[in-house]
Amino acid sequence: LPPTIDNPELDSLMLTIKSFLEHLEYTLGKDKYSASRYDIYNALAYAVRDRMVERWLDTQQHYYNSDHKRVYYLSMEFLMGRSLENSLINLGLLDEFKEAVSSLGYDFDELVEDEQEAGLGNGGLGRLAACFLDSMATMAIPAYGYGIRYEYGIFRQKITDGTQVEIPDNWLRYRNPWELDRQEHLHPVKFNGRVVTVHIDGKPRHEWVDTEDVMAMAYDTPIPGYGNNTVNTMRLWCAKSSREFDLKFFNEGNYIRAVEKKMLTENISKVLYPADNVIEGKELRFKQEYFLASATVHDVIYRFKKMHKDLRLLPDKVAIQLNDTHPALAIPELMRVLLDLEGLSWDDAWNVTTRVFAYTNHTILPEALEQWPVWFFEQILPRHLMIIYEINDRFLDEVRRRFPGDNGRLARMSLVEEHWERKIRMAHLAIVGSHSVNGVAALHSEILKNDLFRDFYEMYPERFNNKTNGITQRRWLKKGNPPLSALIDDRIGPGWVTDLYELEKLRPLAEDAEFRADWQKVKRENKERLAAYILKHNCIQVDVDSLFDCQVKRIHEYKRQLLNVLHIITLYNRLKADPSLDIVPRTFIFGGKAAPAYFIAKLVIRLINAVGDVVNRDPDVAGRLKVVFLANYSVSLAEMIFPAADLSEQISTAGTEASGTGNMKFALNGALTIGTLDGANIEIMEEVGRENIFIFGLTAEEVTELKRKGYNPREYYNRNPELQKVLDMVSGGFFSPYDANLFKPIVDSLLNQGDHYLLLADYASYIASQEEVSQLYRDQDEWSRRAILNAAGMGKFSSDRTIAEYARDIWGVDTVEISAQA
Ligand code: DL6
Repeated sequence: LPPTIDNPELDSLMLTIKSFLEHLEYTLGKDKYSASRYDIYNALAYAVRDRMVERWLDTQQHYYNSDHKRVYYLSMEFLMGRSLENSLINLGLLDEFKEAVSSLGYDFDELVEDEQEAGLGNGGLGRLAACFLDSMATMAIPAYGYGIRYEYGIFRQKITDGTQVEIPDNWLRYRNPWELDRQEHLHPVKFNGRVVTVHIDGKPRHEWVDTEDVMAMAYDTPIPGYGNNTVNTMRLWCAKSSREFDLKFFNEGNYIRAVEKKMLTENISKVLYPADNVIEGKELRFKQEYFLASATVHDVIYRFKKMHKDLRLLPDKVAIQLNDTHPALAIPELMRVLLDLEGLSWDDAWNVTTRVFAYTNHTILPEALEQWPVWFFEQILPRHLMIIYEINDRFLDEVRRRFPGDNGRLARMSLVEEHWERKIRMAHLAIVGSHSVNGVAALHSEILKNDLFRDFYEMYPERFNNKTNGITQRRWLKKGNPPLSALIDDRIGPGWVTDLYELEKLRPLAEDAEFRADWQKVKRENKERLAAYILKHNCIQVDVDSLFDCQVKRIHEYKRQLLNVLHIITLYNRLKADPSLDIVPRTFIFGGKAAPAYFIAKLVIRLINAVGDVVNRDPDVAGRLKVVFLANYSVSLAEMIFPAADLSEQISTAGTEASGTGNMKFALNGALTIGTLDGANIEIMEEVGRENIFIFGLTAEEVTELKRKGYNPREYYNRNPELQKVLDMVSGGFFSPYDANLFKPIVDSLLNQGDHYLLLADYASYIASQEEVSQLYRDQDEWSRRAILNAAGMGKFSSDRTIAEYARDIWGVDTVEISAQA
């Protein structure tokens, strides 16, 4: 190292280099000759983490001393993506670290790619949790994310012969430099056993005994705010077998059986369930949910008790947000702790519990609404079942008082589903046990009030509210799209990074030809980057002047990737019928994972690839149509796709997508949207102007009405020869010459099984809207004018705004500025 000079910037750079080299040598035991690329990445990550630790300790110490109310965000999923660059951006150290790395002879961009993604989530719900952590830290809100440290995150998707193949995501294999294990933060989580009644001071108390305990061990990850000194914590629980457990089984003499048992216990945090918007009623999942709920409740109470004695004051210091019903077992768990361990009366315990908890609903799809069989509770959580029954008895008494004689209502609202197999309705438990219930976009919240939870809304109207989702602009613009960020900084300054409404200042620039030209240059640069990726990974050469038409999200029937495919085939047929047809060249880009057991969704992936095989090889359409399926859609891949997109496909059946957040990421990066009046699309339209978005299809009300009247998809098929031809080709084996019946089930689902998501009803309107898209794309200047206006209208969709609303309306927490270290 050169001698230090009296220059703070250079001193800091030297410190960074020194820290990196020390980690390489002392933490990892390597030198420049023996270090692998992962060692280099890890040394760098440790050097970054070091720069967070002081602020982290200060933040936590300050929270402790000042005793502010804190927020606990409980989520079974945190889809964090990579941390290195994001942390550096938030800490304001990106340039310094880039310089340090290059002065050591390494390529920063390559090192960044060596980070294993933290893919502990499926899609929207998990990514929202990650955006919220970033916003809470940036807005200096004393908050913690609580989740599970799955050893295997969301599977990696490979496409082999057009088919999705799932590969386990062993993301911890090369260590995770961002986390710190907290051996001292261990909570026993009980399972099974039985309940006995004991008497304490003459009063009866329930005790849960003969349980099999699993230890929850904490792993903490720092979450730095942007441009402040706050560093919050994400605490993830890992399952370890307890010592008592080990001893008991090892002492029984069967060594191998004991090891097997130990492994079974530790399975609880082994793997993330890979289904999005659908529940898998597996016992292991039920145990995972309780594991998170219990460990967290104990941690929260432990922290509270360090400063306070009277648990009735808990709601003054604690707000717990339930990210969907997945962690809702925390409600009976808190009740159990307050009643059985702390000796509170039922009324006091219930008062505390309902004031602490708030519940966010993320879906109205019936297959995603959790209901757990009563027998799971009987076997695994017997005390919780007693508590839930008591909650239900008291609740139904209240319903009877409010709506005398309305037995139908009682059955509908009960926490227990009595038909067929008896089940506990977790959404009902979450509503009854919380003071706030929110949807994630205006339409979705209305549907909750007027439809899904109507009875509850009539009973507790004051509990229901809307919190339209948002995304963090730090990751989704500043990090993901450096050229556009630089252009925006240059013209309106960097204020948008912490106040996205600043983008309004782009509005007048939409009329400035020079700015539009610069905007187009940036888009082209981003398209070139994606085109290079496509060439490398898919061996498909795409034309960067073609319209990049993108649909990236989980593959699900309600999201209607299939409708997009029907459009591609329509264009293909038109070109085949008239090869001289003048169409706007398009590159259709898809990405997304299907749940491994979701047959139709996986078949749709095969269809996309099969259509691509035909279209991409056909010389008649060369230069005009290309179809690309990008394997393993993930946060990192998303960061490359959004900036390169021209068109954002948000085409779910109206009334099915709770919000969507990809829609926001695309528009923020200057794509125009083609979409239905669904989820947050409606609010995007309101913000960017009806004239700057392509809206098509039935409204949610029209969907309901059509279904009520009796929807007959065949009518649409019979009436529309173009549609007929497309469907006949799919079912007749045109895209699967070696297996003519391969795609029949897809067409069957439309024509013979009711077309549940009304693709055929929306087809004509979608095709017409796509024609408008093409027309506009011919006028590049006007297209970019509208794209700029879209970005300019994105202020509302920052997760900072969403979090500010949660903090004000639900949590009642203040911001807590952490001052810089002396
Ligand atoms: O709220 C985040 C995200 C929404 O944007 C999506 O519209 C919605 O589909 C998704 N919901 C889920 C539900 N999973 N469960 N349960 O992922 O939430």
